Amino acid sequence: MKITGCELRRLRLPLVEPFRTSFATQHARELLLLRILTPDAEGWGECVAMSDPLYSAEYSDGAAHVIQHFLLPRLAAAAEVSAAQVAPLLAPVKDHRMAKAAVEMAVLDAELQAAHMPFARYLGAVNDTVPAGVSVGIMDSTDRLLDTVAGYLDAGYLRIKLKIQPGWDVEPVRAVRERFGDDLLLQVDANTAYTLADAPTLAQLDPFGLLLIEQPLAEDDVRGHAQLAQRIRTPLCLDESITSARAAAHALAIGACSIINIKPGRVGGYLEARRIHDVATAMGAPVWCGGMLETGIGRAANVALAALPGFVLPGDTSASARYYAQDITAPFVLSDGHLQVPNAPGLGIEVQPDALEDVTLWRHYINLQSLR
Ligand code: OSB
Ligand code: MG
Repeated sequence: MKITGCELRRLRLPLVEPFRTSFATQHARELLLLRILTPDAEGWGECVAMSDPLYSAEYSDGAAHVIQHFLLPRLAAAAEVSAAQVAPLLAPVKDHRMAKAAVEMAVLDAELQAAHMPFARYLGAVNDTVPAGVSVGIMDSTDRLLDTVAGYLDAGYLRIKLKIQPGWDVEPVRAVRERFGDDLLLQVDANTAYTLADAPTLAQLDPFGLLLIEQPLAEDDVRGHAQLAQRIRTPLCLDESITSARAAAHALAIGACSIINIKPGRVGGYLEARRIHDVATAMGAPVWCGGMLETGIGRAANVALAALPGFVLPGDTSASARYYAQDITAPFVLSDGHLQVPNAPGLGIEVQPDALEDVTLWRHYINLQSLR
């Protein structure tokens, strides 16, 4: 495929309610979108970086800069580009995995549309629907938390994930377990807020039968997670630390985790994400699909990925209404606790122009010929 142009667009979508984690409180989702133009088809890519570098080092405006000045020129220099060639072409640029993932995603969308191939089929998906979990932010009170969880369970969510941090961990977990019973699929996510010295506190979560604890320690403390795993009974799951298939194989091999949260943006794209699925599945480790408060574009791709056979746990692939009153595509809706996997060519979504304009902060068109 010959890429002729690329439109970068910064969006700001208000969230239906603030989302508080151990690293930030978000009132709106700010993100970067990419639209790639080719003679045969257009492709959409969503960059999952947030406005501030608080979850990882990447941030939206930095991603826009690296895409324009370092990634697109490398694609422009190649006469023809297939989606599988994007990562090798961009490999000389270190890190910036979320930016690279967005570019690869847009090329995938265009290529698969031109080939009339749905993304899920291309990846090797085996399911038409995927079970939905929901990630519940830190709240001001336990009562508010219980009301919020009750609302999500009424809506049909099949698994609850509670965001935790020191001071908001054992008591909210106890309260949710007592109120909703032992059958509730329940897990927690610390977003790196603890240290190994907190092992006694984290061990206090053991009696509550959690599916997993996600990323309690620092991103680069893989060995610390292996040590923590020896001191607690709840299975460990890594998010931030898993930056590649190699990192996944290493973490599983040394016992730093027994479950992996796969987020394509964090690992440089959907093709690397599929390799992580393959490696984890070969090593007997369950995986699930994480989320980064995606619009319908990123959600469509995540849901396709989550339809692969190794995704045996419900993901953070919630319905659009959990995040946005107005999405930029037709909303993903829950049906019996599941989301439908798109089956139209490419990502299988249509971006709604008016909804897109309403949330656009700026846009910038880049002619790839001019980068040669
Ligand atoms: O750690 O999984 C995380 C959102 C933004 C950044 C990091 C994380 C999250 C979530 C929400 O937990 C997942 C979602 O619903 O998209
Ligand atoms: Mg996480």
